[in-house]
Amino acid sequence: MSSCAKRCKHGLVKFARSVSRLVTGTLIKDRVCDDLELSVVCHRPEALDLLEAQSNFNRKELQVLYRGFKNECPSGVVNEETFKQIYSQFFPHGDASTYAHYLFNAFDSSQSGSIKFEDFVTALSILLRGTTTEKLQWTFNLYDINKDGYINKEEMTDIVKAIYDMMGRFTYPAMKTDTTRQHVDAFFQKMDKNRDGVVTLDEFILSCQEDENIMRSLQLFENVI
Ligand SMILES: [Ca+2]
Ligand SMILES: [Ca+2]
Repeated sequence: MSSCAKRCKHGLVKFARSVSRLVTGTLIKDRVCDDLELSVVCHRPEALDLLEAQSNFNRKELQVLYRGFKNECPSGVVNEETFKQIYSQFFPHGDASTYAHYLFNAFDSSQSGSIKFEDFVTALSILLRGTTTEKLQWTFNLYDINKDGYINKEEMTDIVKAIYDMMGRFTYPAMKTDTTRQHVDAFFQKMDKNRDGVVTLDEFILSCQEDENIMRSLQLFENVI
């Protein structure tokens, strides 16, 4: 599991870094911007109040994030195609579309078919500022493709394959079915504590907390912004 989870996390960290760059770039711009631009989100003060209460970001951070989000996505929502295009830029040697599809569904927590600013902030708040349990819950939800509360072997196989596709044939030149199966078996060996063939959220959290590598990679998020 750990190498698979690490690769998933690396993808997310890369994505978060790009967000960080986005935020930093916008922050630098702030110094030369006038007050009008600084208050770009003020037309939705109630929404901002709510987000401030529900997320781990303060008002100023939310304004900066919103401006970055609107810069990248002027329509205010990200559909799956756009999300795939943005995410694929970080994996030029591979095909990130399948993994981006799973990631999109994890960001789109209401399963509305698009990521709104609120969805974006909720996910970032968890990934960057959430508790360990919140981060693990989010990751579990990403792996639980059909969202039934269990990770089964088919889902883990699909995730591992998607990660290999994303990393590209240059990184993993001879990835065979056997290797995928080995990763999936290792994941279940470690995570499926009661050996019933599925991994529950409790099993996932317990197993991850026992694994120093996973814990370290979760902390990485906190250093991104
Ligand atoms: Ca499932
Ligand atoms: Ca189990």
